[in-house]
Amino acid sequence: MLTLFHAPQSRSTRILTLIEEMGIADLVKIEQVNITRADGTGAPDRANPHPDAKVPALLHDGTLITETGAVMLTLTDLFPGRLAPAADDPKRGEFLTWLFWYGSVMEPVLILQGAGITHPWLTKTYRGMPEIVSRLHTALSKGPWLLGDRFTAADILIQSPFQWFKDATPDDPLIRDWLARGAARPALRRVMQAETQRRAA
Ligand SMILES: N[C@@H](CCC(=O)N[C@@H](CS)C(=O)NCC(=O)O)C(=O)O
Repeated sequence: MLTLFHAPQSRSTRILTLIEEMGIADLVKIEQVNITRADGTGAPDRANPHPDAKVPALLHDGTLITETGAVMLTLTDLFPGRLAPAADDPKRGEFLTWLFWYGSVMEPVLILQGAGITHPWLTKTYRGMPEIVSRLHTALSKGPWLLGDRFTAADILIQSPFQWFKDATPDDPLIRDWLARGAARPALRRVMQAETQRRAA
């Protein structure tokens, strides 16, 4: 059994998008929980099993999975052939690279930039926005998606911050076109609409 612990309009929204894109909504129970938001509103929820009271968290037959990349990989492995290359597919390594790169490099860089924090150690460790733009631009020059012809969970994950923080979108035509292609997908539109209603409720 699969249960996703979710808070509307948060980092777990991209898991809803993945579920919708994979057509597995009837196989994953969605448990809505409260979280502490960046603006201080909300609160930790005792119903949320995440050790840091965050989302997303996925409970799979009694095993708890946290971290967006791990949750995505669990779902794409459990329902193969939909939004990820299989383990023996030559594109698998590229796919894994994007999932790990997002959490280990891209998100820290976006957060540090948003907070206006710079330090030589940070630049040495993560590099910065120019390197992120260059990496995306290089992949998308072979597009239309990060892995080429195939739309995958990596596109959902790496597009997600720019759906919420549009001002952070790099001024690069390939990246902007790729984001527009993602925004036009019916699954994302359905999820975003439902999320607005959930948040308002
Ligand atoms: N690296 C984690 C980050 C999870 C995360 O920070 N989630 C936010 C939602 S946007 C949260 O639950 N915050 C609640 C809190 O910090 O207490 C992941 O990608 O899963």
